[in-house]
Amino acid sequence: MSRLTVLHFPDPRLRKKARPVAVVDAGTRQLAGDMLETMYAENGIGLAATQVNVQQRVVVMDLSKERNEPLTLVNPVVTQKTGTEEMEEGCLSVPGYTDLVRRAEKIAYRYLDLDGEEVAAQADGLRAVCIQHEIDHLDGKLFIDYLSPIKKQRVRKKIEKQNKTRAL
Ligand code: K1U
Ligand code: ZN
Repeated sequence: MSRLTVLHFPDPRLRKKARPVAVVDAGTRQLAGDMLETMYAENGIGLAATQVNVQQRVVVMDLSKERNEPLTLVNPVVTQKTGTEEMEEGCLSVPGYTDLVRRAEKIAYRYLDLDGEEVAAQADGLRAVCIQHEIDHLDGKLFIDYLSPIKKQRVRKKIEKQNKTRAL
């Protein structure tokens, strides 16, 4: 497994729309392993392939306290949304910034696992929020797109300053 580079806002590659995976194969499993290593190294609870500049519909997650319940979702889709709730979100592509975002409270969703088997499940709480956040990444959308233009401009300035400092 290898650690991959996570793209940071406002990198335009974060805006690309990912393509569905046609066949789940060894390449998909390699990508998922690399993404999990990257997510754990960056202390995230989720990561979408778009964030590591791969335009395939692959998401990894681990919401367990012990960080020992890795999950890979290939071609994930939300099939039903119920209610709304606001939750504090962060993003490995927008480091050092969190804010409240309103999303569906409960979801039903489908995906392929790493054996290519279709799985249908339901989620609420942080799991539901994380799945919606990661599918947004696959569609080129970031959680800060839900904020007011003024807030988004402030975030852009903050991250650009951080990016400049990192480049020194
Ligand atoms: O997609 C990503 O960039 C990963 C992101 C997932 C996520 C966290 C919180 C809400 C929605 C989606 C992160 O892992 S950010 C880091 C983190 O663990 C976290 C940050 C703020 C609140 C809760 C968790
Ligand atoms: Zn994110």
